[in-house]
Amino acid sequence: MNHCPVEYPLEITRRFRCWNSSKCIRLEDICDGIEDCPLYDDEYLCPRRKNATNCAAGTIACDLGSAFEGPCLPKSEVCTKYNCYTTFCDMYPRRIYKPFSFLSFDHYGPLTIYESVKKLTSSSSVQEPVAIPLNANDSDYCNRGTVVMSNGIRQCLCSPSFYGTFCEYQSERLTIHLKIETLGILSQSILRFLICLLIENTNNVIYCEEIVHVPYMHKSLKYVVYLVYPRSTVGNYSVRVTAFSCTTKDIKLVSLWYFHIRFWFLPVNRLSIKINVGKSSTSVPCSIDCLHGVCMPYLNLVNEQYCLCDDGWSGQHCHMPSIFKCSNRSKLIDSKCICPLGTYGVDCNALFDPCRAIVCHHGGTCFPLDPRTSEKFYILF
Ligand SMILES: [Ca+2]
Repeated sequence: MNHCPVEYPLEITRRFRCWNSSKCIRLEDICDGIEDCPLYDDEYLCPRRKNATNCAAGTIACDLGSAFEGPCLPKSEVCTKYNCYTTFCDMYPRRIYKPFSFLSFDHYGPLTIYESVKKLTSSSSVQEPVAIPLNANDSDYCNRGTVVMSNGIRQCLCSPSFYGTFCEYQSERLTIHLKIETLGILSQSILRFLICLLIENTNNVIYCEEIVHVPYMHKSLKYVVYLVYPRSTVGNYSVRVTAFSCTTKDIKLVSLWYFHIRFWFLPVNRLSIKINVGKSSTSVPCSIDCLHGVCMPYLNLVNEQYCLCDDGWSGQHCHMPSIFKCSNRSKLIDSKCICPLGTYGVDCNALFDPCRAIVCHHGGTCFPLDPRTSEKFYILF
């Protein structure tokens, strides 16, 4: 029964096993007027096609379910048109999955797990790594995640939208689809975006994600950001997007946006945002007091503002001394240190220098980008 799927796992339409034979043929080769099976059963199945003298070999005679003889169509069009639905259309997979391989992505590790991870946790000495290949069956072990071996036991690393021992539960979350357009001089710079989920009444930050955007490289890119949140009945949630232009020396705040999330009773929310960086905002008198900071307007909501606190202060009105410490050149915002290029970490004290080994010719300058992504650096001319 499973002979063809086992023999041809990637050829998803090669699912018809010929009578009394181990030969598997493609679904589109059934009833096409050409005898493909040793006992010709692929054509004897459909006597009407055999008698359809008006159809050339290699075409399908459409079955209209009556004595009326349907049109002849090329094989590629069978099952795609409502008037050419044959008996075998039900056997086609409804969704075609593109084969995926870790080998095609250099930012994933090899599909082998090194035992040194285990040994490092149990003793202080580092030993030679021993590769343990994963079985083919392991690909199904974690529903929406990747299986890893830990202490000889299979465990699951889940994608952001799922959790559980086998990644079998959906997380309650907000998914943001973000498209960035950049105008003017900023299209030459490197931008960092902080995207934070807030409790609307207090503007307390629950969770933030960060992206590094190079307008020249990422012009057509649409970002997908997952903000996972704990369920709470206290108030509504909203999202603040903050854009910074950054160099290896400093960070400058460019613009802020604020988005209300309307339907928080839903377990999964989605927000599609298109923002224009470099667009000037309409200036309105500030309606909030910023004790130790500057009042900044939101670019998309004219009547709402934000207090950008001076160093060492925090809170909605910059009224509380900050308990967070960031490195000198970084900027503290929403309880998070925003790092200049070339540094990362909670307080921006860790160094990241992928440009060390790069030699730039013709006046180019190398800039480090994001240590978390496969694009480690960018060369600007
Ligand atoms: Ca055939």
